[in-house]
Amino acid sequence: MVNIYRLAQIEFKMHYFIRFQLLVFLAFAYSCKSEQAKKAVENQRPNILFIMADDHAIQAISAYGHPIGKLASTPNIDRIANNGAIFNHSYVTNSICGPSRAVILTGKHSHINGFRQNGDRFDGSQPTLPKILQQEGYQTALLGKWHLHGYPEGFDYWKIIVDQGNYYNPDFIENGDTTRVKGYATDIITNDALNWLKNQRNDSVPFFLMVQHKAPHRNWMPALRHINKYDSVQFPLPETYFPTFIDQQAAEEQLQTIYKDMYEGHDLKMSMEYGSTELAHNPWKTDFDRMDPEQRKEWDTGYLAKNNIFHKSDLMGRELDEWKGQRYLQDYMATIASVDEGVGELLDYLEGEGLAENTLVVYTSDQGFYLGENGWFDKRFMYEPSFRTPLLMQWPGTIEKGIKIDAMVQNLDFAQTFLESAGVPHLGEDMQGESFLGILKDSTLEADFRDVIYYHYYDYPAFHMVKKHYGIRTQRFKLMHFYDDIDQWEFYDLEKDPLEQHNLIDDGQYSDVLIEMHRKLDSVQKFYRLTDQEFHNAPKEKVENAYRLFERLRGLDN
Ligand code: SGN
Ligand code: CA
Repeated sequence: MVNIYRLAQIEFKMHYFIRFQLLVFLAFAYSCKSEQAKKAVENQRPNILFIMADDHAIQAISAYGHPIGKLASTPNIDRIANNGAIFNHSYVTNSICGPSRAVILTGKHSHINGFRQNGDRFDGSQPTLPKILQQEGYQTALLGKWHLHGYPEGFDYWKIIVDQGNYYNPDFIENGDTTRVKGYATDIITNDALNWLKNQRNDSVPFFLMVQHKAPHRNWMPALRHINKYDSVQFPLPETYFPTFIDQQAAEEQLQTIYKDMYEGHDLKMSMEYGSTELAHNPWKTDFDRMDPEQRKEWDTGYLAKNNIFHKSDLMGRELDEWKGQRYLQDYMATIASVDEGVGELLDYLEGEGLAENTLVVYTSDQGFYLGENGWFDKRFMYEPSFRTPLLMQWPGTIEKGIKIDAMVQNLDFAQTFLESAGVPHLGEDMQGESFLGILKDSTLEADFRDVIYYHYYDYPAFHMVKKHYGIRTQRFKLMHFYDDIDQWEFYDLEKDPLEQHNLIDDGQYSDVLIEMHRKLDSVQKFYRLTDQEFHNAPKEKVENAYRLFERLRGLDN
C-alpha cells in the first residue's frame, strides 16, 4: 500500500525544493539585475583623464591660433578643442610648478594648502581631489611629474619621476623603489598611461587618471626623432622681444631674459666651436651623462650641422639675441611634438575602446610660459603669458563640440568641477574654487561666472629673481602689487594694452577704476582668508646672495 503520509511528505519536500530553487533563481536574477543597475550607474559617472604638461604656453597650441602654434601645430591637443571646449581665460593662482599642483589637488589657494613655493613640502594629510574620488569609488592613478616632495596619497597606483626628472633615461619611483627607465620621458609616461588603461584598469568602476608630463620644461630636450623638426621654421619673435621697462621695476630686475640669462650650452645646446659637439656654457649636469652611446650619437649628429651653420654666421648684438630666440623656440616646440603625439595615442585608445563617450578629457599645463614676450622665458609673473594657462576639455554629450569659453576660470576650480562631474554631492566643503561644469553644459551662463580672480606669487629670492607679488584681474583691468624688496603697484588696461607695457598706476583718468579695483582686492583677500602673515619680506642679504649666485652660474662673475 502506498504510504500516503510518505507521498505527502515527498510532495511537501518537492514543493519546498521547487520554491527554494525559484527563490535562488529569483535572488540570482535580482543580484544580476542589481549588479547591472550598479554598473549602469557606475557607467554614468564619467572617467576623468587629466593630462597636464609642464610649462606649456598657450602660444604653443595651434587651437589657440597664435602664430607660433600655427607654425608648429598640435593636431592632437587641438582634437580636444574640436571635440569640446577651449578656454580663452583660464588662469593659475600662483604661476609656478609645485604650488600649481597643490592648488589643483586641494582646490585651495597656496596660503591655505600650505605649499607657497617650489621646495615646500606638501601636507599630504589634507583632503584632496584624488582622495575624495577614491572614497567615492573611483579607481585613481598618477603617472609622471609630481614635484610636491613626499609620496602621492589618494592614488591606487602611482609612478612618478624624481623631482624635476630627466628627459633621457629618467628615474621613476614606483612604490618607493627608484628605477632608471630607458627611453624618452614623454614617451615613457604616455606608454605607462596606455599600459595602465589596458592592464590595470578596473572596468567596473570609473577612473581618475592624471598623466603629468615633464615636457616642455627647461632645458627643452626634444625626442631624438624631433631634434631637427623645426630647423627650417622661422618663428615670429614677439614685438616686445627687446622691451623698455618704465615703472616696471620687478620686470627690469628679473633674470629670465633669453639672451642674457639662458646658458648657451645647457639651454640653447650651442657648441663650443665649429665642428665640436662639446656644449658651450653648461653650469648644470645635463642628460648627456644619462644617454647611452647610440642616443648621444644621434643627438650630436642632429645638432652638429646646425651649430656649425651658427658658428659660420658670426652673429653679434641683436642678431645673436634673435638667433637665440629662434633656437629656443625650435627646441621648445620640438619638445612639445611628442607631448602632442602622446595625447593622440591616448585619445585613439579611448575612442577604440568605446570609452571616449563617457570620459571627461582635460588638457592643461601647470602654468603658462614666456615664448620671448618681454625677451623672456620661464613664468612666475602675473602678466598674461604666464598667468594664463591652456585649458581644453572634451566630454561628448555633455560639452558641446567646438565651444569657446570666455569666463575667467582658474586651476583653483578644477577639483570642484571634476567632483561635480563625478556626481559627488559635496563639492569638497571648504574648497575655495567654483565648479564651472554649469558653463560647460550651457555656455550662456558664463556671463554670470565670477568677475574677479586672485593671484599670489611667493618664490623669492629664487631662480629668475621674480619678486613676490599679488594682484587681481577683472575682464578688463589688472592691479598688481610687488611688495617684497620694492613696494610698487602696477595697473593695466588690458583692453587698450594687452601686452601690459604701460603701467597706468599714476594715470588720473583711471582714479575711479582704481578705487574700485582696490576695493575688490581687499574684499577678495578677505574672502580667501588671507592674513597679514602672508606678506613676508626676504632678508636683504638673502636677495643679494641669490643675485650673486645667478651671476656666477651665468659665468658673469669673472
Ligand atoms: C628649474 C629650472 C628653472 C625653473 C625651475 C622651476 N632650471 O630650476 O628655470 O624656473 O626649475 O620650474 S633648470 O635649468 O634646472 O631647468 S618648475 O616648473 O618646476 O616650477
Ligand atoms: Ca611648470
